[in-house]
Amino acid sequence: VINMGHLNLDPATRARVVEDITKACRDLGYFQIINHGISQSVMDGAVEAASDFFKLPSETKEEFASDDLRRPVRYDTSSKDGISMSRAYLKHYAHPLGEWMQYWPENPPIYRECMGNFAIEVRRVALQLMEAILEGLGLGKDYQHEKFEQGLQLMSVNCYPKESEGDTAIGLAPHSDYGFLTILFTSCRGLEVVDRNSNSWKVVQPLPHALHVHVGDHMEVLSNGKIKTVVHRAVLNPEEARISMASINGFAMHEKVSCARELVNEQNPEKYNTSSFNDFLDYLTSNLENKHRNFLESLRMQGA
Ligand code: AKG
Repeated sequence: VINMGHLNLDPATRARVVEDITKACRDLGYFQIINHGISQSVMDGAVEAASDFFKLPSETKEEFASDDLRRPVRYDTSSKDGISMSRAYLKHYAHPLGEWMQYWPENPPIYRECMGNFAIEVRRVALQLMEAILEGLGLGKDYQHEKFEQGLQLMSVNCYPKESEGDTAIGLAPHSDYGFLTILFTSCRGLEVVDRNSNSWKVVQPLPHALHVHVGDHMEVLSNGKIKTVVHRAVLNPEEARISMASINGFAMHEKVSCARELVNEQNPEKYNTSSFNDFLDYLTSNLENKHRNFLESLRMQGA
């Protein structure tokens, strides 16, 4: 659990927190953040907007339904890879907000404002963490600064039903996230991550007012494998329905991500091919029916 407020204290304290963040990325691939500066009312507003959206009649939500992964907003309830999943979701881009918000639902009326406020705040947190990780990797906090600043933010807003007796469906199949960092809010228990030491599923206990951070595939690429993406899944909660909101942060659509030159040497040769978010969408579109699809594996160089 990282106290983000400590990143803004004196240089020695910042250095310690940077080290803790880098260690968490390296050893686990996930951590929780507290004292991140997003107010309770902004978080509550986004959750209310999300739950009100999912309560709308199906016909209203279906207006956003599409199989086209390149649509600016997409609503869906089904899974395409043969695994029984119980999730409704709305995915939309969020940065730059002025460009994308016009496509977001107008109903419920609070959606654009409340989700927009959350998106701005959560992106600020992602950029702050990114700087700390780049510093921890020895690349310097301003490494490729403009590409991060101009990068994309994709929001995945999820709604899972309460688990009912005899239900065998899970919420969301195991996967790792595209992008560098995902910042995730979850309203209650249901998120599980692969624990690398025991190679088993670990239940993540959400702390009050905390956010979860996942290392994404492109962070593994950029760090040339020094830090690793985390495989996670969602299970249904037997006590209550759940809302989660993931902010996925990457470079702009066509911007390629490569292993940082500074982290490639004779002992640690380059491990991954270069790719962009656009390549990721192409990969997903051409592997829709393949339940073992794994974008990161597809980037791994032979023998790496
Ligand atoms: C995603 O939206 O990609 C997630 O992994 C969501 C995880 C969760 O709902 O806890």
